[in-house]
Amino acid sequence: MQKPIILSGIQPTAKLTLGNYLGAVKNWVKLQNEYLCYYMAVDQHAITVKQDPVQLRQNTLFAVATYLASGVDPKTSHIFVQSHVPQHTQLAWILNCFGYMGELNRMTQFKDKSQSSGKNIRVGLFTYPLLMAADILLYDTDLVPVGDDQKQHVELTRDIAQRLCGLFGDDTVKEPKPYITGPGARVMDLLSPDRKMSKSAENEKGTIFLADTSKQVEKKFKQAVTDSGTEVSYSEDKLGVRNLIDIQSAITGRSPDEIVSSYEGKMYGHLKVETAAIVNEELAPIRAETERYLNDPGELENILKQGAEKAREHASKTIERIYRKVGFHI
Ligand code: ATP
Ligand code: LTN
Repeated sequence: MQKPIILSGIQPTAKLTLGNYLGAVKNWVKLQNEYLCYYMAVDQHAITVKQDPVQLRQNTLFAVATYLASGVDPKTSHIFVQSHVPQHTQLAWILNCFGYMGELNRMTQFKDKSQSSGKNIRVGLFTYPLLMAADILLYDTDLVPVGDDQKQHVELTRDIAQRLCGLFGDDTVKEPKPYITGPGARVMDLLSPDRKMSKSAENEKGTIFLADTSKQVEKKFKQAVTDSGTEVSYSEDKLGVRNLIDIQSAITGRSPDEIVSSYEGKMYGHLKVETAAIVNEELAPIRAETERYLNDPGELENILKQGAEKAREHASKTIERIYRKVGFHI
């Protein structure tokens, strides 16, 4: 029996963050035995905003090295770079012809990102959810493990899948489901805990990068914004404290209540120092292993070559099926 299929990806717009790790990669590792997994670095998504070509290439390898260092097993999961598989853009064009302006206009990520794009907003930033839908539909994906911010894009993919099946038959594409769980689903910025932690935040002090040194991690947590008061509690009106508890919970698996009770009689300072220690303990081996992979580009290239071959094998069958359905002559 073939295992159900998972697909996910991260944009190599910068070096990955604790948000990417807890919201996505850590779950990818947990799911890889039960599912057949396709994990990508989505470089074609990255160019929807300005990129330096040299940095983009480096960040792409950094993302892949991080997947491996975090425990994604290239023997069972397919790890690849989106631009190595041309079927993604082939299907994206078709979806551009079946997605609606109104649907894309509702995407909150487009609204947020276009605000910081200045006058010249790239068309790709607007149609990007259709490239993401293509990524997902190409592999007959059952489940898409992502952070909370991507739920809307997966819902759009479901709508488009239903539309295509309605027009061309139920066997056209598979309708995927989002997989969003746990306290790591939305890691917040340490300085502005009402905003999600992001690779491309204006102030890097609010973001923990996986490549940060232990000292940098300690410093950032020390400076994290906590709310007024001193008592550690888990509530909607204490976003900063809640975020630190969620980060601990996502790493240790302890519930927020358990964590709160371990801080009885202690102050915010303790929470910050201990959260930094827990994060460092989790990230130190990943950091070292990422470095090891980056120092062995031959091994990385090999893994990516094999991953892309496997991905193309599946994607080419899907694109052929969809080409037939829409009426292309093949
Ligand atoms: P950018 O700043 O370039 O928009 P990003 O850091 O928001 O990037 P993406 O590449 O858009 O990251 O996201 C990759 C994956 O990481 C997605 O599954 C996304 O949901 C998840 N993710 C990103 N940021 C967080 C966060 N703060 N908390 C939880 N998950 C996150
Ligand atoms: N849009 C996603 C990254 C992404 C993705 C995907 C995630 C691109 N294609 C397919 C899951 C499945 C983001 O995090 N910005």
